[in-house]
Amino acid sequence: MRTQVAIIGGGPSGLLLSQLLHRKGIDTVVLERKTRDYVLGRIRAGILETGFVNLMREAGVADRMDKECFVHDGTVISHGDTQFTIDFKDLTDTSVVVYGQTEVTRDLYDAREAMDGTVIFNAENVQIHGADSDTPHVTYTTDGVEHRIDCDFVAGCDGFHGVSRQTIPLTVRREYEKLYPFGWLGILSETPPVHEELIYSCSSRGFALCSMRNENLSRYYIQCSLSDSPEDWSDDAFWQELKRRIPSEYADKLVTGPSIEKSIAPLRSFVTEPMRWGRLFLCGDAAHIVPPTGAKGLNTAASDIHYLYNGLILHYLDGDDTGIDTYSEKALARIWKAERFSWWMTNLLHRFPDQSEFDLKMQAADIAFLRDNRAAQTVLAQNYVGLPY
Ligand code: RFL
Ligand code: PHB
Repeated sequence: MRTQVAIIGGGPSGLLLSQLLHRKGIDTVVLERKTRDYVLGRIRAGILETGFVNLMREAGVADRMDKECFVHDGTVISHGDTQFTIDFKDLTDTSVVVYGQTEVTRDLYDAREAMDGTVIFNAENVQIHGADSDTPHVTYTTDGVEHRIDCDFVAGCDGFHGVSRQTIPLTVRREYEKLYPFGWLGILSETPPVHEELIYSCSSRGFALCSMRNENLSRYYIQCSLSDSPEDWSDDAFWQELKRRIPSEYADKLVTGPSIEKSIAPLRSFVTEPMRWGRLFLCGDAAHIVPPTGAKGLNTAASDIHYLYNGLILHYLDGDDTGIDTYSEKALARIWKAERFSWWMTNLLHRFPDQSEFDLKMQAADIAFLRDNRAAQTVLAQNYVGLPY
């Protein structure tokens, strides 16, 4: 088989790139290790920046999102009994939207199907060959049979545990990583959200986040120990702990119910440089991870796709390689800022096992400064709604 761009990974990054290129007449094949249902079963991001929304519109897959998403003009931050709102709209004239990653991925799969896009599921043992040559190819196995795809370029959109990043030799690749000494335990429940905006709560028992998907679907997280597993937490224990970590005004009116999903995610900051090696380009979680505190993971994936898509159009439609030649540099410049923001939000709002009394005073002062200072709020708001592409 031959295609112009072989895309490894059928998560949101790979599908969005495939859909955008298809609309410009550029042929792609997407190789996904799992099934469609498996990919759609992963409950992840909920907050989309305007840049992401615009890219979905450009890809022609925003109709349902535009109808069903919820616009959020601000967010609540709480610390013990103090709480205040960061008003994105007032501070930046921009908002974010709540529309789950599951829905984004579903819309992208539906569009790929409607356009007869090639997505190969259950692709095992995917390997990238000759990425540093002019004639790369990809091999994979389905049902025990090996297949080969010849291509012009390979987009590595296969997430943190994929093969694409590993294809770049260690003599070229440099990785930067920070692991945090806790995870997030998240649940999804068919209950009305406790508040119309998200609540990021820093409490003496640890961090908590109240988020949502729609008026009867709530997403809540609590900071947990890395040694915990979801089975250690009954629904009742989760709700009790959440109530202890959010201001009493919300705890008193929290509607609880059975969880329909419960999982733990460890928190990590990670960046690979460079994001291009020859004809291989890394995008999204394959190249970088942020702790979820700033809601930046999927949004940084989208900015990578924006840069790569524009670079590839320039290459195919105008014979100009400047876009692909500057891809890594441009993508990384934005990513490091999102890494900084996510790291800062994580430090601001979590309890660390080794925090001294002094550290706690610094954290409280940081939050008080944010509460009282419009410039500090503007910095948070600008980063949260998304830095320009
Ligand atoms: P994905 O979603 O991991 O998709 C990669 C796909 O590649 C497949 N794959 C392979 N396919 C073929 N061959 C191989 N060898 C392969 N290896 C892997 C996988 O099966 C998969 O289908 O990466 P992508 O597309 O780059 O998307 C990234 C986002 O999923 C991620 O950044 C976000 O979910 C992060 N994130 C959030 N991001 C936001 O922007 N806003 C949020 O509010 C937000 N909340 C979150 C989050 C992530 C979380 N967790 C669980 C990590 C909340 C949580 C709890
Ligand atoms: C979510 O709704 O899953 C969510 C929202 C905001 C975050 C992280 C996750 O910062």
